[in-house]
Amino acid sequence: MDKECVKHCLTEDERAAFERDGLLVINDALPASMVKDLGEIVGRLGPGDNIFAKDESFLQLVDWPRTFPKVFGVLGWNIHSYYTQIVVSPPQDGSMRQTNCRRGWHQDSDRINADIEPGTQPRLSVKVGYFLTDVSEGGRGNFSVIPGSHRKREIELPDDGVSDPDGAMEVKVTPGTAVMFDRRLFHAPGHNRSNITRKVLFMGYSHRWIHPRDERTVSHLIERSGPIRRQLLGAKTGAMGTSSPREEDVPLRSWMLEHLGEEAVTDWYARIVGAQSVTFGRNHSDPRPSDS
Ligand SMILES: O=C(O)CCC(=O)C(=O)O
Repeated sequence: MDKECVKHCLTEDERAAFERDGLLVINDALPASMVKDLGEIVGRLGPGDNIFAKDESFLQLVDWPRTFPKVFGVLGWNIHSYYTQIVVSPPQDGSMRQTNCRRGWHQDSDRINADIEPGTQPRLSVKVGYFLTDVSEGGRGNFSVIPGSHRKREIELPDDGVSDPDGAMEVKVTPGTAVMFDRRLFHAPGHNRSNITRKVLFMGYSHRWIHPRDERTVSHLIERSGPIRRQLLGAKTGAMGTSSPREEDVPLRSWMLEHLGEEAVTDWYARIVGAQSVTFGRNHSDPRPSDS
């Protein structure tokens, strides 16, 4: 993985902002040349998911130095890429432009929200949106959010059926900006009343014990990738390797340990029960064949 990552780790201010708002804007995440190239590919492919298999240029985003350190700063090292998506929002046509229908406010992951018992939801995943068109003005299909709503189980929608809930805002950013958001954040695609076709790439990351949400066809890419990309693309030693990972399941952890130090890999649970026992599942008998 690119050593540049070390320079873009989540700062304490960024962590506090992300915890408070449920999103973090990362300016200048992509250089202009990359925005142009990816924009052309997105224009050719159109909307859809499982995007690594559609064009290998997208693969560089999975561990992109300006954004990926923010992701592992929030979720830790036992993570993988669990969803990838191209969203293309063309200008709404004449009749739709006039229609003031309510936007589709939601939290991510559908049944996860319903299946988990009432009370505070766990984070579980984040997405990074890469904005490839200029959405620095509103009304361009802007990604819209209710900052702080990741702490809520529901939001109140006004009775008129069209107005936005309290606190809703459009995220207005220039091309090449990335926005990382918590899956629990209530968000929605905006209305596109402009003449611009909005293009966004979304990269979802979750803990490795959550199943990918797109039909992954990446085994050919796993074979050709370095260790951390292999982890992110879903390589594992076995079913147990997702929640009781061995060292070879999580090379991201070794990388963080080497480049960022012990503190970076020691989460709250490790502080209680001891880093080694939680890291490689040694609390339980491990039925997987051992190399040692
Ligand atoms: O297209 C957008 O701005 C929002 C996308 C969205 O709703 C999602 O990623 O779940």
